Amino acid sequence: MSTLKTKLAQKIAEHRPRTTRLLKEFGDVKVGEVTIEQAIGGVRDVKCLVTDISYLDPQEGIRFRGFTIPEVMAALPKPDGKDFPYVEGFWAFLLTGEIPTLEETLEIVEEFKSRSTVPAYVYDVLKALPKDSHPMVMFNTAILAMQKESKFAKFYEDGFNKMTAWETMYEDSTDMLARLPEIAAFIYRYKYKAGDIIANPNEDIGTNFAKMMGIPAPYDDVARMYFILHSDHESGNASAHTTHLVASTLADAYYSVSAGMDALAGPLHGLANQEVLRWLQAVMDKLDGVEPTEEIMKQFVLDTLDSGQVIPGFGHAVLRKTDPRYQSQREFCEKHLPNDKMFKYVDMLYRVVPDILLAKGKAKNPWPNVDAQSGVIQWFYGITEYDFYTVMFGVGRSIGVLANITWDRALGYALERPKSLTTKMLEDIAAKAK
Ligand code: HAX
Repeated sequence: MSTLKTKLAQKIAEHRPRTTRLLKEFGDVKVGEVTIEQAIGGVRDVKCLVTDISYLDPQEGIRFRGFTIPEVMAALPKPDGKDFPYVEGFWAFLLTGEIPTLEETLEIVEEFKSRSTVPAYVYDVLKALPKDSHPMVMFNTAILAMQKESKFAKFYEDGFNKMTAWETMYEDSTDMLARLPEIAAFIYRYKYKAGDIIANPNEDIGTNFAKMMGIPAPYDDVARMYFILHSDHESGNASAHTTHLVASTLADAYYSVSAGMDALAGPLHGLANQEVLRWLQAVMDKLDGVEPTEEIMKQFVLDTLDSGQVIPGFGHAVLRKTDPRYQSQREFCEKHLPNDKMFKYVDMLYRVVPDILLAKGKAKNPWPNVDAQSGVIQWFYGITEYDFYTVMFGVGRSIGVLANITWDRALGYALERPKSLTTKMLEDIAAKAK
């Protein structure tokens, strides 16, 4: 057994009694109540999911295993001369809650290399799709096509055992993660670069992805930063929740993650990062090279709102301040692309949009989220095909959801099955409350 799997087995054994005790001794203790607004309005803030991988505080933003983003970036081992940590070490951290040593991280890098071969049929399937399919369709199809590789599905067929079920989930998760960067880069080169595919150099995930995309350093560091920042945002967001829901049926990691990626492809969720760039492009086209003043930018924002659309990259279902994932990327932009025109536009949006949203009085959070800034960085490094951005988000998000469903299996989380009511029932409840 690898060092990581051994450590994870130990963590799981230590954790299980906590879940068992909560269920057995405190199962009927209430953690909250549900209002009619919450039942109709997207289950906002209903506390009914459990994860230890990350926690999203509305004011502070995300913490991974108790660490803020700057703390994670500082603590994890990095490749020589690089600013951002190995994605492989971050995977171990999310799984175990412990910062791996450099030696342990390099062992995982080797393990990923040994698992990274993408089955040839995946590429046949992708080539059979219409080339103008959305890259998220390609990405999800590739993940689903690999389901036949599932070790968990085989384990289930051979006789399921709740205590050891996490092991094959972990195996599937590691296999999938090791392959997704190559699949994503293939989709990019196949769709946008006339099929000029670059072979996997078999180094660490960040380096591999940059080289297979055909983009020189420091793009390897951009990839590390991007995948880590987009990995996890606790369990209630649509992609994480969908993955968890599907996994709760004892579906394997391939079915579960493919479903989660479908949720990510919605414009109110992951697709927002492509929408930000689409929106900005439209603004730039209209300005025809003229640098906008704040007044001009405000007018574009107001026109968008008046036409009934949302301002992509602003607002959040949980956060009530500027997203620290936005801040991290902003700091990156200040260091690496301070004079970039698009960065300046995004920065101007930061100055004008919150006040406008506040004045309109509808959005509960007027501040920018992760998607407002991430596309600008990708554009700067040459990825101008913005409908590809959600695929990269998907590679990152897979790290979080795979760590989560491995733990779901370890703790024997049940089939998810909330209860629905009819409108008449809600009306009756409302009448009684009056
Ligand atoms: N622009 C205009 N209006 C906005 C808005 C924005 N950026 N954000 C919220 N609102 C509006 C909502 O549309 C809603 O209007 P209605 O009552 O007319 O339906 C009202 O303000 C209240 O919404 P809310 O409670 O503040 O926000 P929700 O929890 O309903 O939705 C969203 C959260 C992120 C979906 C929302 O803020 C939004 O549409 N933002 C733009 C799209 C976006 O950036 N999505 C990415 C979010 C981060 C993420 O998941 N990344 O993957």
